[in-house]
Amino acid sequence: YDAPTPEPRATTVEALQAEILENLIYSVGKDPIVARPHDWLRATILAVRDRVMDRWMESSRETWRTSNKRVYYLSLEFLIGRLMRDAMSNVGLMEPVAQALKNLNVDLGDLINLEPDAALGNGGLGRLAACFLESMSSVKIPAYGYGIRYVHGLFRQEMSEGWQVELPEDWLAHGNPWEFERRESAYEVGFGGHVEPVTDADGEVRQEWRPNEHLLAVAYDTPIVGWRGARVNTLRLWSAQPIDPILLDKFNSGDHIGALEESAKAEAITRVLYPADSTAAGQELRLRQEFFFSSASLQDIVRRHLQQYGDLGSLPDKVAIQLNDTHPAISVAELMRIMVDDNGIKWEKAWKIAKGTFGYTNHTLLPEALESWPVSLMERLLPRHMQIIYQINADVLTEARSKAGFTDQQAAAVSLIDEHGGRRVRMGQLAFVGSHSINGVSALHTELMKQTVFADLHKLYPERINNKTNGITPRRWLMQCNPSLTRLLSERIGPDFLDDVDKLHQLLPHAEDPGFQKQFAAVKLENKKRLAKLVKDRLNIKIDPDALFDVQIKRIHEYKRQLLNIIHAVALYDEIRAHPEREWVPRVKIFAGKAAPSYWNAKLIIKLINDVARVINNDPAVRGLLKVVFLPNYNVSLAEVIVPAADLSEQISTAGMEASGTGNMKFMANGAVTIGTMDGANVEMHKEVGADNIVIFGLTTEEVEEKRRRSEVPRGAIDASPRLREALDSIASGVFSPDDPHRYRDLIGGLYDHDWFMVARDFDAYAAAQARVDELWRDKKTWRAMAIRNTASVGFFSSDRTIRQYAQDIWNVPTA
Ligand code: DL6
Repeated sequence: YDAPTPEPRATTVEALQAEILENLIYSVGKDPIVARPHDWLRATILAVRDRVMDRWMESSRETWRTSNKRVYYLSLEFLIGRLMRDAMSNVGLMEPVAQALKNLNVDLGDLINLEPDAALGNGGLGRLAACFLESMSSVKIPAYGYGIRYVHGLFRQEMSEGWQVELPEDWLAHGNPWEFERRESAYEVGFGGHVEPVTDADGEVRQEWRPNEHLLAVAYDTPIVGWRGARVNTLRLWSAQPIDPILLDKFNSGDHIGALEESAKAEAITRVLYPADSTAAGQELRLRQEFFFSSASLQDIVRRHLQQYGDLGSLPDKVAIQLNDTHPAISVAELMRIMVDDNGIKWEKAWKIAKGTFGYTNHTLLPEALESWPVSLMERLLPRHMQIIYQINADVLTEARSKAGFTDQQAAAVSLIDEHGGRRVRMGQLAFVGSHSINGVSALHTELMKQTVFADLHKLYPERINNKTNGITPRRWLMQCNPSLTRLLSERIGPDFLDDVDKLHQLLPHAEDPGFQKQFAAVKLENKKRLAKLVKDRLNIKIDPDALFDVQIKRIHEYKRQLLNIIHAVALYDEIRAHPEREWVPRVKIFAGKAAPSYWNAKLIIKLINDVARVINNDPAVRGLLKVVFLPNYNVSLAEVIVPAADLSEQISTAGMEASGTGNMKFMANGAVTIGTMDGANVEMHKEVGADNIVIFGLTTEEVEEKRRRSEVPRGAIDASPRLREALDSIASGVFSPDDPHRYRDLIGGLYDHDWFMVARDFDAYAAAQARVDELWRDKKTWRAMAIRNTASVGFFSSDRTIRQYAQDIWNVPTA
């Protein structure tokens, strides 16, 4: 490991300036006189990347040299967003690069905004994976992210008369200067075919899978640099390619399109991200994606391990594989196949190795999002894996009966095969039994896992379930997205919090200091003005930066209850008109988020928000006291502008349904006050920040459960609340949709019929909580102290803390 390396690149302004120019001419091939912004962006990224490369080589060599255990994070989604600012900031290059570009008459801010947002994920799960990658580098864990290099990430959302329209996203249109294609790291992945018993030289019979479809998984590597360049890890994304790019015999016989069919079929696997979030995505292509990236990743992991250690017995000591939800759960069967069939390891030993190596994180309890695949599909696509799953299942059921005395009913609950209405393989069960650790993502969620989806498996393996409350990286979600606040905090408590966010606690004694409050509020106002400008530019809606910015940005889902929020807007609208004499707190309700394309009610809720916005924003009787804004095409970069500008953070999911939430933590870091239910990580936020600094309302998980169990009718709640009834009537009768008065009849009808998400039954509590928010907001001193205490208390929600806990409790690796 002592091969020669060049001197690390200089980081002076002069050196950077010269290199950016060189890159522009020699790598991009453009004369500065005619260079376009995208050319400058590429030239700049290449210069920044070089500074990251120096550390990348060093990190990789160190891992080989020290034989430290490696962590592999397998995730079908990585919602990484833009990388340039992240990398520059983490290696301390923001200022010299800005100056170098300025000398070249280029504005760094413009370039930053030009970088495409890598949206290889849907929402929380994918964004968490991105935060984890950055934190693993920051706390110096040798780690790899493995995923898919989708050509098209999450769809672009546009509005057509208030309806969501999905358009293809094209993040690779200008190439991707961050990635390195590794043709040498290509693996064959098979599908279909049959299984054949073969007899070894020593007379042992083993099974051999003979797929009848083959394609290549080609690696693309992106460096992920940690805070202060602590370490650089690799995000390895797989691209599917055909083994033969064209079938020449078909082409030569005149079938020019048919000659490309195989190639198109292979490439289809990694072409598009499935746009489903906490909703079912049960398509054959999805299973192909899951197996494709699992198989390629495992082949890569096994190759690397064998190269360094020679045999797979030491896998659990040297390798930890974390399964991000069940999407990579087929890895359990694939690793067993590789060990037993390809490497001749005995079943029992292989099973021990697999369990010692895998950990599984569950991110949802929603039944519709718990993956299961028809047995017939698995048999057709992955015949050997299906055999392995049956064998694992037989072992688990035997253990359940003999060791734990399970009844038939209990055995059916832990079975990997769901026998209800068509046999299906339950991927959650597979991931659970194949892992030594199963974790939830907030304390409440973990408890509910034990009581619900995995209740029987928990009885069988009571030591396996543990909690790892989610976190966010404070670099992107405080320092980079809110530099003014970061500067202010540094001035007040010194810069130590940059390396240890727990130190933000030192702000607590300053929470009531009028001078500090004023500065804190001035930073917030500056961020609100920036957002107001964005709203004006994009939507031509004028919003007042002095109004309370009340923000709900996240995927649109009924359990997240954007409907509750917009019904509240309607009720407020009615009241403002009924009582113009009252002193209303000016409010802007800001929404953003995408709906899964096949999720009708979610799309209808977007339309409703836009319909309500049009009416309220244009009604002179409102006198601008209430505005409603829906910002299209929510993504990481948009969040980076909205979050620092928020006063109020809406975290209002039906209790028991949001596994954790991570947006809640981002707002907290940036000094927004939360209005929320006792759900997901809100529960822990409530504990960290204290009851006086968060506005909690609504039914608890137990109360929700009880109402559902009793099938309580919601009509009582509606009849008891004239404000709610009036708001619902006006929506259902077409006040906001005169062009189609029945548009919302069924949506509102659902609240009368079953109200599964407790919108009606939580409405009064929500409205009262909002009134309390108004009261607190009017008292500027109190509000500002609350806001400061939120920032001060965010330390626990750093993903560095989360990752350290994974490292200690699950992966058994040291951290810095
Ligand atoms: O753990 C990350 C994130 C949580 O914060 C959200 O509460 C949860 O909804 C989300 N889960 C998913 C599940 N999708 N699937 N499968 O995105 O995970």
